[in-house]
Amino acid sequence: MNTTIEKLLNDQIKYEANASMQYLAMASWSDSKGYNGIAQFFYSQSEEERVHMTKLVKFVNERGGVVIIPELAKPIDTFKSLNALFKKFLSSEIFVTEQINKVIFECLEKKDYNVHNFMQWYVTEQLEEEAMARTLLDKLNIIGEDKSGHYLFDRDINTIANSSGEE
Ligand code: OFO
Repeated sequence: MNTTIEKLLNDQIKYEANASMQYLAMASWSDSKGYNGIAQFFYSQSEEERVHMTKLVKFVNERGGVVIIPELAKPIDTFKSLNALFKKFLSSEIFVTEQINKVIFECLEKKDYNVHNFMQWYVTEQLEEEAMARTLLDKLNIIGEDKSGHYLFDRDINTIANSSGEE
């Protein structure tokens, strides 16, 4: 495996792991505030990011590359509001998309079509997750400071999230 691509894939392992821990911290914060629906949503996002990380670990090993299990950043664990929580969700997804684009760019530069093909799954995944984060943030912006709106958002978060691909 090309060493630049191997390095980028290892970086991506770290970003997915960081996202997993960030969403775990967000789930825990939501849980502590009584937002049980939002907590479940982020617990499951955290699990998903862990799966994304593991998929990369296995792929690099299959391709004969060297995996470096990374040290992780301390996640942000306090939020001023639900709006701040979901802004963090969106910015984290945008960051991951940008990093995946870097991997794709390098794959094309180095003509590694095998890794390029493997990364297409991540491209699709990011598209969906970014759209979902935007939809949730849009709804929160509509709700504003309304407490009963927050109650309904917490209750209906999965329905709102799943509606993001329908527009
Ligand atoms: Fe790993 O899917 Fe988003 O970040």
